[in-house]
Amino acid sequence: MGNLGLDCRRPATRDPVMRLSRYFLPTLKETPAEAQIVSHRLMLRAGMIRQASAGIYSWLPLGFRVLKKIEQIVREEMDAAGCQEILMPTIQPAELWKETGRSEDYGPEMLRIRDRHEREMLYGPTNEDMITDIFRESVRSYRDLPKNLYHIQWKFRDEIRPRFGVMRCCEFLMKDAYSFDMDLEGARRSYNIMFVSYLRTYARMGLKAIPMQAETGPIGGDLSHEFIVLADTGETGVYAEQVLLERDPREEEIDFEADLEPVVRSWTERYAATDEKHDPAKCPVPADELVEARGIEVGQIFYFGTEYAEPMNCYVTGPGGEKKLIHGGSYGIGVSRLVGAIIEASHDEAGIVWPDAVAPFAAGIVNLKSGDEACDAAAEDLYRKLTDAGVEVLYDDRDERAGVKFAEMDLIGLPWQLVVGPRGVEAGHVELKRRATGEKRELAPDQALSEIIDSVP
Ligand code: 5CA
Repeated sequence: MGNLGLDCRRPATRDPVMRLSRYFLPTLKETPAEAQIVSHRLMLRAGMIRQASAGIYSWLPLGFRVLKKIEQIVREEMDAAGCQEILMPTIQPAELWKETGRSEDYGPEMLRIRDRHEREMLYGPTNEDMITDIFRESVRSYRDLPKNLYHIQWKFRDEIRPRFGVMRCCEFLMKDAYSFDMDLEGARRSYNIMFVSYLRTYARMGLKAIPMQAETGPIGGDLSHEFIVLADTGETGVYAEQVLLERDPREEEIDFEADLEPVVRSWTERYAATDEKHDPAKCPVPADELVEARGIEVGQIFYFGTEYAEPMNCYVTGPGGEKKLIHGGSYGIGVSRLVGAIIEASHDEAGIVWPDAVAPFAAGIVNLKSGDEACDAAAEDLYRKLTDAGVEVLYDDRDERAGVKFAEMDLIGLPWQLVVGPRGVEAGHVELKRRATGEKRELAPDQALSEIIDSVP
């Protein structure tokens, strides 16, 4: 083949479609009547999602960008904790669920399907059964353990009352990980790694998630923690010791090779309970050290021992040649729910306030006088320089009133706003606004740019 002069190693254009005049951002002026909580209202108003039917949503460009940011943080932290990513299908054969007896246990929450050959299938609500099947076919020896495999895949649960937008959906994106160990001791190590990794994951997204003792429900087992993010509008009432809220896991050096039991204990020995478990009469914490708040469950981890290995005959050969049932755990994070949880935890009257790490764009440029030669040139220059520096930026180049532009920029909540107007351009400055604090400064364009570039995670 001759050289056509094409470089197909890169995208064909370097000008990303991040001009608002071309971007698909169907914002709403009115507050949708069906949305009961603030994250649902804001996600609809900011054009992030669109309901397909009850509890089932399409993700539009702005919402999808955030979803991918969250997914990527989850992935990086799982990889850092020594887990390996796989991808299992959404549709599963019912046989596996019959082997474990969960086909009946799951009841009407499971979406059951038949294919053209009348084979019973289902849309997976979780994957313990399938991963145990994969494991028993492939792993024979204790030398292959421990392993922790995860995937980030859509799940379906036919919730009786889907509500609150992406918080309680039928179809939702979950990260689910599955650990395999020789014995209880090993499984406990795997559990601790996930426990600590979860704290880091949520903290990276700008969230404070507090681990709390939990019931195991249909997943089974006898050891479980829920990770609860504090938000005034959360579904769950929580009680936690003040010190837990003040801890920042990002400041703690973690060695996943070391024994993490002391780290886990330093969290679990402190009081933290959901309102289901909290008993004021028995609570050992003095009232002035106890925080009463509301929260959202953004993840749950389980140790279930041999609960799946037993019915599915999942054995490995031990060092002495003996057959041993493997010990398992599973670890879920509500990836799509996190989009709503972050908004619940971070918004104001004007709209969303994205933490830097998950913002759909780091900055927005507001051109107050599109069509004016000097304003256009100044805004284009900022747009190009930010893009060249690898910063994701949304440029409002539309011919709209300033008030509309400001309101939409606040609504979609990008961390930085760069405002370019005729007076500033003439004086050689732009206005830099920090969305979270509302602080505005007039700066030389280069200085504004370097502040933004330095802040990008
Ligand atoms: N197999 C286990 C762990 S991998 C499991 O399914 N755990 S779970 O049921 O607790 O789900 C994990 C996380 O998914 C939850 O903590 C929650 O954040 C999210 N989640 C669960 N149900 C829904 C739902 N209906 N809508 C949105 N997110 C959900």
